[in-house]
Amino acid sequence: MIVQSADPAIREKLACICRQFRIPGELILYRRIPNGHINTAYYTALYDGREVRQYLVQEVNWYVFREPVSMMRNIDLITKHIMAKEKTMERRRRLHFHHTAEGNNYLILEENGEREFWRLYNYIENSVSFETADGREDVLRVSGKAFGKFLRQLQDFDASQLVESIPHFHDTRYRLEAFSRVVEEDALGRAKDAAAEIGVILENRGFGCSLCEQIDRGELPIRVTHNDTKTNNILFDRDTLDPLVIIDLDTCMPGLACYDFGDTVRFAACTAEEDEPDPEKMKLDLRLFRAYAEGYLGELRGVLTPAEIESLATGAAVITLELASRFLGDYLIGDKYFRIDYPEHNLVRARAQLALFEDMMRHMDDMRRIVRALA
Ligand code: GN1
Ligand code: MG
Repeated sequence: MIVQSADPAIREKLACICRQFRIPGELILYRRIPNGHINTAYYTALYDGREVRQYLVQEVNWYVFREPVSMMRNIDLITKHIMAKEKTMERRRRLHFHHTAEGNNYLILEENGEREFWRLYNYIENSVSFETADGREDVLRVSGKAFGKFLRQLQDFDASQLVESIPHFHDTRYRLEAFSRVVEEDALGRAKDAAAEIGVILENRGFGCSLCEQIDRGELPIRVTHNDTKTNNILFDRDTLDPLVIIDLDTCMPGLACYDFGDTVRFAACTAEEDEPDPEKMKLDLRLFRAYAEGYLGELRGVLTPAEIESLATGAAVITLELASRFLGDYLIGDKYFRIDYPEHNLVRARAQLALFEDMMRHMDDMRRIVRALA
């Protein structure tokens, strides 16, 4: 058997992790999966002399997820709840985390005095995910259906069972306050590179807090939401585009429907990638927006309240502003949270998100009109 041996230490570690999760056979292939800014994932294949079995092995970022054991418990409860509704045994439609001999769906490794948190789950064959929708309305429509259905399936899930895996995750008011503090401290002297961008974020603080104010007034219901609804968190059947499974359940927590709706719009109903270096190229695409809204609202008739429906377009702009503040805040403190590929990456991401935010604000009425016509 040929083993890909770019880094023997990683190979050895992955083989050891597979053994601890009681996967039979020998590791014959692995490769790093590049998507995601937080956790680190590997595709692995093992062969036991009869069968090749494929898995995803993932290291959870302990800096970002402070309580990964509770987070794995959340995921277990949520996947069980969804499976009970799906009534399908098809392996390609379920996220199945394997257990160690101790019965844990995670493994803690000690490496040079540092603790690492690993998990292992089934690889979904013949599936595809989208880093951008590439102008494809069908991808957006199906994504809307998938995330709409996800929200519907979790309607009767008891949220009090969940631990907040990242406190204040989409608490935009808290995020913007944290951002202001980071700007004031300017620990690395980087704020001067981003004076205009900082200005835009701070000027829009009032708008950014508007959904939090609606929560305070009791106008928007808190539901169990996904909170990271990028199109690369859905695995689609490669041939039929059927959405097989929603992945990355790490941030499933109580939240607002409009943040879930808005985050897909931010990521995929636009004209460029999240880190497009030329902000001029980053615009909202109303045709894709409509396709997404069609899919999403179609799954949620009779579920969303009138105030929630009105909040969907606002959610798109607020989550985009929030993420711009998170990217820029991370740039100002020295890139501790989001993985970067080059030194200014977080600044570039923030600029692209702000360009999109400003375009969304220009088209707010159009977005609202489209949603109202479909609801
Ligand atoms: C992070 O790791 P990934 O790519 O799934 C982040 C999201 C951001 C997203 C931006 C736990 O998600 O909140 O919207 O990057 N996840 C966490 O691409 O912070
Ligand atoms: Mg993700």
